[in-house]
Order: sequence, then structure tokens, then C-alpha cells
Amino acid sequence: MTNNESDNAREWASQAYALLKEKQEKIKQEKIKEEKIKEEKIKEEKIKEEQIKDEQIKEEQIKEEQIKEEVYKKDFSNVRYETEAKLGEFDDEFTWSAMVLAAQGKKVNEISIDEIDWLSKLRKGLEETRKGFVTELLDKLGDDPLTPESLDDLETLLIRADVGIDSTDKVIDSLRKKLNEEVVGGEEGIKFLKDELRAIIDKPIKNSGTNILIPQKGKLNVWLIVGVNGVGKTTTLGKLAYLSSKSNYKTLIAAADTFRAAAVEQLQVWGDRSKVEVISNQSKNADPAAVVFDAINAANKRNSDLLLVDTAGRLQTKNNLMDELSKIKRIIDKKVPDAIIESLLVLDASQGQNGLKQAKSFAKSANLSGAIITKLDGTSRGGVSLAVSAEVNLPIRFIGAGEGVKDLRPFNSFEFVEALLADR
Ligand SMILES: Nc1nc2c(ncn2[C@@H]2O[C@H](COP(=O)(O)OP(=O)(O)OP(=O)(O)O)[C@@H](O)[C@H]2O)c(=O)[nH]1
Ligand SMILES: [Mg+2]
Repeated sequence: MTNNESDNAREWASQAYALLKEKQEKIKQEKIKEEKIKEEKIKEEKIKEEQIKDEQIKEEQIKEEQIKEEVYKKDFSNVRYETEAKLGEFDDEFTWSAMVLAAQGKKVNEISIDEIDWLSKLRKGLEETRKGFVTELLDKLGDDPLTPESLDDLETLLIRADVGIDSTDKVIDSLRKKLNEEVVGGEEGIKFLKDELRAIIDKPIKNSGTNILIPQKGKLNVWLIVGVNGVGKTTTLGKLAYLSSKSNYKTLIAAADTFRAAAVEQLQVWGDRSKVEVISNQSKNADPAAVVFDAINAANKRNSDLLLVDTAGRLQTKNNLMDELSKIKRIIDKKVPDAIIESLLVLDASQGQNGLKQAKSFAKSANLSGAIITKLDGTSRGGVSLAVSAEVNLPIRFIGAGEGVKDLRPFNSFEFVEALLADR
């Protein structure tokens, strides 16, 4: 190759190299471009997928809300749907509730809106009872020292408020004794009265050895909810299911009222509300004891802490009702001999002395272990709670003051008496 030829070849090669390099660079750029487009596409797809998911979740939530709303409407149009308690005004009611909590040793940072809400409800619920008893009492007593005549007035008022003859006698005797020993001012008289009333209610509670009824861990607790028809058994059971599942006890409901047609659906609504399973037997004239049998099997399988049993309030005859209860108890004893059974009598406070009669007759044959007072709201007969303690010797375990799911609380004699005599 001549020099000239060689120069030409190098020039050509260098041009070819430059071209190839350019080509390679182009391809590289195109690849980068392609990669970028791919990445963008993947990103877009991901965003789309997430949007679809979000929409699906939203739709499901809306559906769930609709189902809840329908279930609620089905049978309980009169029952308020559960809402979180809200802090109301800073008023007398709040101050009173906070003071009642403080008097029981609660610290400022331990008070909850739920507790304040309940105490307001209790105070409002006992308003009618108070009107017919305390307001008049305070008018009569005034701020003057107690006299034998004012004691006579107090006696009449207590009896009128369905406190019962035994408990009234007890309170009046103690006051008379105190009056014989010293001068008792109006304010002091009220304080003494509160102590006496509390002692009456606390006596059966203390005798039972259990201050507050809660399910014992590690065993199956079976609470039979009994009482005559219409007193609020099913509603109370629903509220108990809510309280207990909220307190993390594994809870189950047995629909053993097979007498009333709609009883199972009514319970199912409460079960849905508190997310508690209801064991039932839909067939006509199912045997209540058989439902309890199934429920105990389910409770054992699920390792439940508490089985709440709804029972019938009315059967063909009263004897049938008592026989049914004994049969249910026998089944429980046989299947789970170490179960802790509580037979809780539900009493409608507005039935006053009639309720007391029911309590006495049930106590004789149904081996009761406690009472639940319902419908304290809007009755003037809240005093009957005292008669149940004094005359039937039953510890009051819960009280209900309304139809909402949160309108039932463990019974607290201090709060009850403070609410009963709330004007002072
Ligand atoms: N105001 C008020 N109403 C209540 C309360 N507890 C129950 N009720 C209402 O009393 C009515 C009867 O309640 P249920 O729970 O069905 O009574 P029950 O004892 O199960 O009735 P039967 O199954 O027919 O024997 C319902 O309308 C309840 O909403 C309460 O504490 N306050
Ligand atoms: Mg019922």
C-alpha cells in the first residue's frame, strides 16, 4: 500500500468508526427512551390499580354502612344508633358528674367522656323519682334541724317512692336514734340519709362477696337473663353483650327464648351491633334447653368467656317458666360442671311494687343470684331498687336507663344514691 493509499484507508476507517459510534449512541439513547417510556407506563398502571382499589374499598365501606343501617331499621327504629359520646357544655351537669367521680377517688386525668355521659343520663333518669321524693323532702327539711315531724314526712315520702316498708323503717329508726342523741341539721340529715340508703343497697352486694359482677377468666361464665315479659330482658342482654365484648371478653349469645316469634331477629340485631355471635334454632317450638346445649358446644369450641342466655318471659303457665329455667340449668351443670352460673332477674323500675312482687316469686323458685334494674329513665319509681336490696336480698348488678346500646352500666351504689338525691 502506498502512503497515499494508507492515508485514505485511515480516513475511511475513522469516518466509519465515527459513524458506528454515532449509531451506537443512537441505539443507546433509544434504549434509554424506551426504558423511560416503559417505566412511565408501569407507574401509570400502578396509580390506576391503586385508584381502583381505593374505589373498591370505598364502595365496600358504603355497602357495609348501608347493611348496618338496614339491620338497625329492621326492628329497632326506636333505638338510637350508637355514636361516640361527645363532650357537652361545661355546666352544672358536668360539674356534678365530675364531682361524683372525684368523690370516688378518680383523678382529673382518669375521667372519661363515657363516664360523664352515663352519670348525666343516670341523674336525668332519676329526675322523676327525685321530683316526687327528694324535692319535697328538701322543701320540708329546709336548712332547719330535723324534728320528729319531719321524720314522719320522710317516712311517707320514702314509702311513696317505692323504697319499701322494711327499708323505710330501717332508715327512719336510725335517724330517730340519731335525733335522740343530738341535734341533726338539714344538711347533716341528708348526708346521714345518703349513708343509710347506701348501706341498704350495699348489704346484699357485700354478702355476695363480689363487688362488681364480671366474668371470671379461665372458666365459662353463663349468665341467664330472666324475668317476666316485657321488662327489658333482650334489650339488657344486648347491652351486656356490647359491654362485655368491648371489655375484651369472648362473648356468645344463646337465643333461648323460643316462645316469642321475633325474639331471635331482635337478638341478632343486638349481636350485630356488638359483633357477638348468636346461637339459635330457627325451627318452630324449638326446645330452649337444646339451644343452650348447642350454645355451650359453640362456647367450648370458641373458648368463650361469657355466654349470655336470653330466656322467655311468658309461657303457658308460670310453672312452665320455672321448669324451663331449671331444665336449662341442669343442662349447663351436666355439660360444664365448673361453669359459673349467674341467674340475673331483670326488673322494670316503672312497675314499682309489682316488680317487687315478681322479684319475690322468682327468688323463691329460680335460685337468683342478682338483679338488673331497667327503665330507670322516665319513671318516678326508681326507689324500688332499694326495696329489691332490702326485701329480696338481691345484689343489684347492672342498671339500665335508656334504649341505647350504652345505656347500661355496672351498678354503683355511690353513684345511684348521689343521683337519687342530686339536688343536694
Ligand atoms: N326507656 C327504656 N326502655 C327500655 C329499657 N330497656 C328496655 N326498654 C324497652 O322495653 C321494651 C321491651 O324490651 P325487651 O328487651 O323486648 O323486653 P323482654 O323482657 O325481652 O320482653 P319479652 O321477650 O317479650 O319477654 C322495648 O321497647 C325496649 O326498647 C330502658 O332501660 N329504658
Ligand atoms: Mg325478650
